[in-house]
Amino acid sequence: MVSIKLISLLLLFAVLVDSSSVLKNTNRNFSSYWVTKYKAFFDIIDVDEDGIVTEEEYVGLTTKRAQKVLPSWRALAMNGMYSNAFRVWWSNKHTNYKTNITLEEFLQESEIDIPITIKEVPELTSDLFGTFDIDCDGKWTVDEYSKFLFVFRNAAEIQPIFDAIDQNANGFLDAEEFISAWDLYWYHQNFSTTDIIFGSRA
Ligand SMILES: [Ca+2]
Ligand SMILES: [Ca+2]
Ligand SMILES: [Ca+2]
Repeated sequence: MVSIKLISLLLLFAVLVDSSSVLKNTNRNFSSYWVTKYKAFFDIIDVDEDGIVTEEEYVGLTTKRAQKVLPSWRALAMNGMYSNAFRVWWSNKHTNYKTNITLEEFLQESEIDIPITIKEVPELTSDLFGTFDIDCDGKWTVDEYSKFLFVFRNAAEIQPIFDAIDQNANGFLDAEEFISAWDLYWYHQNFSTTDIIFGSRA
């Protein structure tokens, strides 16, 4: 059961990388607020704070943090997702397959057409949601979300962050709420109260 789920995840990514469809980032006039969101995420991944995100930081260290809070097969799924995400969004033909990426390169990357369809982004986000849905009931409790926040190096109090993402205030995060917050963070120029999705290190 577990291995079938993992294999299907890996197959999904194999399909994704070979896809010839393209995600068009239609709004190329990026706001300074948008840049602060991308920098905040870059800083989460740049663990040694040298201004460069390496493959080891993006994939290796993220996986190591996931291993601390997730069962091993889930951490392995996270590793698969992040190795593929690194190749789709960071280290691709536009950066000459560099494995050391500066913030400026990350921002430039985000202005070009990413080899992934608009439809695939929510699917991938949904898989990420599933990875942290420990009891497979289709929703995140505060405890499940706290594992996600740990992987993204959150240091702030968790409940207020949870409440900001829990748009219908029912005490659970469902996949739609997570996908919506993810989409607003990465693809919208303006402030959203859900932009706290990765927590805060301050
Ligand atoms: Ca670094
Ligand atoms: Ca759950
Ligand atoms: Ca909810």
